[in-house]
This record gives sequence, structure tokens and C-alpha cells, in this order.
Amino acid sequence: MNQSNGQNGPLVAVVMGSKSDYAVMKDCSDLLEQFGVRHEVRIISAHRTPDRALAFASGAEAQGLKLIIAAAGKAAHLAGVLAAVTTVPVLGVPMATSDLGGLDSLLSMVQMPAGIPVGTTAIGKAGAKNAALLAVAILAISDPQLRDQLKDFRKKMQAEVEAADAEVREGCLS
Ligand code: RP5
Repeated sequence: MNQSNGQNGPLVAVVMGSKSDYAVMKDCSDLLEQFGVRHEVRIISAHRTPDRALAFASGAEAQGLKLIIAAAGKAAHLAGVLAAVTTVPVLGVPMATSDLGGLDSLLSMVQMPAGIPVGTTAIGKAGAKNAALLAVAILAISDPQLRDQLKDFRKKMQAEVEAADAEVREGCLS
């Protein structure tokens, strides 16, 4: 795969605010793995480990990262904090929350004031998976092999829906 930036380090960082986010964000990491995208997974909190958060994001470009995926719940604001100190694009994944269903997380990411964007995905597992797929699509801009993999992934999804349609029409959907 032509992902190389001349190094063997990760191209994508999947950062989450707490180990409680891991069960959801594992889907993101698994998809990146499936596409062969070099990535690292980190637990860094904007409010519990603010110095580490700023140091990580400040060094992201020098580290060779092309994208950061940041997941957090409630108003923790991890994605915005990371985006504030790097020009490496940040995709935010809002975590579902017990009190407000993740609307708090969503708004803290999607409603960034003008100037520092956070590309925000859906709440929870769908967002975790879509963040990985968006990362693949962005990296695929300069990686034809990765683009082909993404096209194959979509063809497979299409085939699965068509197979389910055939089953339901034949009355044998289990
Ligand atoms: C955020 O607060 C994390 O991203 C997590 O989603 C939420 C709750 O964290 P825990 O109290 O479960 O560690 O920082």
C-alpha cells in the first residue's frame, strides 16, 4: 500500500478520552486494521490529562500523523482541544452518554466556532466506523490501492443488502 510518508509510523491516531470509550472505538481501530492503515490507539483526556493532550496534538505533524480521530463523551471537548493546537485534520466521534444520549458529546464537537473545525461523525458505533472509513477515503486521495479497497468494501456492502433483499422476497429471511 502506498501510504508511506517515508516512515513506518502511524498515519492515523485514534484517541479517546477514557478507557470507557474503548468498547465503541475498537470498531474504528478494527476497520483501520482491516484496510491496513497504520494507526495507533491512545487514551488521552482533555480534562484529566490536559498537558498530555496538548503535547500529543502539538507533536502530531512532526510525528507524521495525517489524521487524528478523537472520541469523547459529554462536554469533554477532546476533539476541539486537539484541533486547536494542530493543523492535522481532526475527526470527532461523539460517545453516547447516559444522561443526554450523546447529544452533549455531539454538540460539543459539531458546534465548533469558526476557525477550528472538527469533522464530526454520528454518535457511537456508527460514528466510530464512519470515522475510520472517512480516514480511509481521505488517505485514498493519494493512495490508489486504498481507493480500490474502499470500492471493494462498498461492493461487499451492496451485495449483502441485495442478498438480504432476495431472502426477504423469497420469505426465507432468518
Ligand atoms: C470523557 O468522559 C470520555 O471520553 C468519556 O466518554 C466520558 C466519561 O468518562 P469516564 O468517566 O467513563 O472515564 O472524558
